[in-house]
Amino acid sequence: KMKDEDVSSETRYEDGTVRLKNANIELMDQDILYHLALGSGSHDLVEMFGDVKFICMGGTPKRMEQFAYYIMGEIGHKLPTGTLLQDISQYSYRYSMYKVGPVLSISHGMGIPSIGILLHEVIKLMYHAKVKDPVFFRIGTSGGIGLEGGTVVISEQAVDGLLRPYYELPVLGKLVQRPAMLDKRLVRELKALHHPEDPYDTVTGKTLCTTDFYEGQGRLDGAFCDFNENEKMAYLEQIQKANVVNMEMESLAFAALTHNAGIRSAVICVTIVDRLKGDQIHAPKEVLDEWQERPQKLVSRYIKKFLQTK
Ligand code: R2B
Ligand code: URA
Repeated sequence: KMKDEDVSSETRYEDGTVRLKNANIELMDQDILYHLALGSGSHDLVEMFGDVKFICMGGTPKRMEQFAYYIMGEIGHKLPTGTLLQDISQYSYRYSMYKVGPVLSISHGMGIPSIGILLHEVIKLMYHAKVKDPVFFRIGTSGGIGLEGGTVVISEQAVDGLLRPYYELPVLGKLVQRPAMLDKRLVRELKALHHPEDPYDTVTGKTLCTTDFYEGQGRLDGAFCDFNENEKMAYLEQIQKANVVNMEMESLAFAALTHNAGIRSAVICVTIVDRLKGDQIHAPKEVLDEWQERPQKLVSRYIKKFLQTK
């Protein structure tokens, strides 16, 4: 049926379930997913999560709760009367997780360490729950490079602040590098779901992922700044020449860890500022709220299409 272009089949079982590249896990009598407040010994993860197909991640708990209710309406999922969605990970006091039928909506916090920890545990959750061919989405915000605020960007690939296309992590005193690859077919499929009547553009390109919002993204308005406007603009123009269209803070680990796990994934971020024009986020709250719904809409169209053609 579906053929994967970027995901190696070695990383998944024949039936599509997630294969862990860590032999230690099956040898443990239980696996505690500490930051999710779940465990393979304490919870029936197959019963709770076996029907999951789409994992949607975004920065804040509130937005991911809103996304859960939004997708619930879109796919026509019904809760038992008088009940509300429960935050499955509420007692972790770290991340929030909502389940709406085949969709998980999870907050990932800010930055690579936060989303990295979450991805280890969610990938293991997919394994324990025997989920088949899950698709992961990050829906977020970003700074655009030469794009009008409110533009939707689907990342073709993630690069670090030195424009290197991999996620580098010190492990046992040595640097380990993992390619930050995203699924090309998913990019095309998502792009095709932009409607001509959408009052904004949907573009694809490289996403530069930093470990800081201020100095790390060349902002002049942090608590410190040891460079001038000209140096900032020279850097932004350099990355623009390298086909970078936006900057954010999680795509590198998201792309690298999902790719390493053999999981298809996409990063869809709205731009909330044009960094060629300024650093501060000036848009009023109502405007920002509407902009942040745009990546959610695109992912919702994808999920609905999948569920209809299943
Ligand atoms: C986008 O927005 C956040 C910073 O404001 C960060 O999590 C990101 O990637
Ligand atoms: N998120 C970022 O990381 N940078 C921006 O400029 C806006 C949102």
